Amino acid sequence: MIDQLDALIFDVDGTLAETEEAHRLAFNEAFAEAGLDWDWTPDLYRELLKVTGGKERIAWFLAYPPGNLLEGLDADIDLFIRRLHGRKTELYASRVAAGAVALRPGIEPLIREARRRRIQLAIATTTSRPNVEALIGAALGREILGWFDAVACGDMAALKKPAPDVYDLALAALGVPAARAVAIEDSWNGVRAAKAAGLTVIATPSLYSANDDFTEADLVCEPHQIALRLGWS
Ligand code: XBP
Ligand code: MG
Repeated sequence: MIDQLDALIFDVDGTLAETEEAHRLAFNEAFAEAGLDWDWTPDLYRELLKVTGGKERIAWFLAYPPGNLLEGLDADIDLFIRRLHGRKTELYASRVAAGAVALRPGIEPLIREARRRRIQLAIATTTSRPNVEALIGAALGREILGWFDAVACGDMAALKKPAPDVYDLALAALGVPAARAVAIEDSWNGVRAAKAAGLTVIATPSLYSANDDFTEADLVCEPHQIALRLGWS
């Protein structure tokens, strides 16, 4: 699949773990706390996931027909979204820290085997650093965060997926050329981002992305099959 593998770069949401239900519930909890009657159902959320990034998703929903735009908000819309999303991040991170989300089967052994083989590890995600720390801390232990030589998060990049920015950042921090790294992704947006950065991409469809188009991926399989497909028997 690749001549020389120096680094594995993992997406987080949907790839390391099925996090999107916890994100969805945290969004709804933040909306209720703010006195908003918005209810992001699973079906609506599947559509909303086409917009990457929580703040961008809220902004899109505000403009969504028939219009959820709130009166008197025009001048302060960015601040309103930042505060609402900030609270959602707190709610999500505390859910995850409490153990609400487990890693997908095969992810932990894959990370440990890559480490054993001295393959560099990195993260390229749309979500924010506190959420990455909460997930890896709760699922693997905080010390495992130190195994990741690069952690590129959405707010560090000019453009979110499907733009390649977080992958470009991760590769630059690793000092590894794209031709020697493999990205692991779960969504169409993620596969597009990694391919645009020149990477070989393994897609592992998740609950919310099962119907996405994965034709651009180099391989589609379950996380527990990845080690074998990399030739690590
Ligand atoms: C996942 C996302 C994220 C989460 C919410 O994208 O789009 O936005 O749903 O994260 P990917 P924040 O897995 O492709 O990186 O609310 O923290 O932005
Ligand atoms: Mg994802």
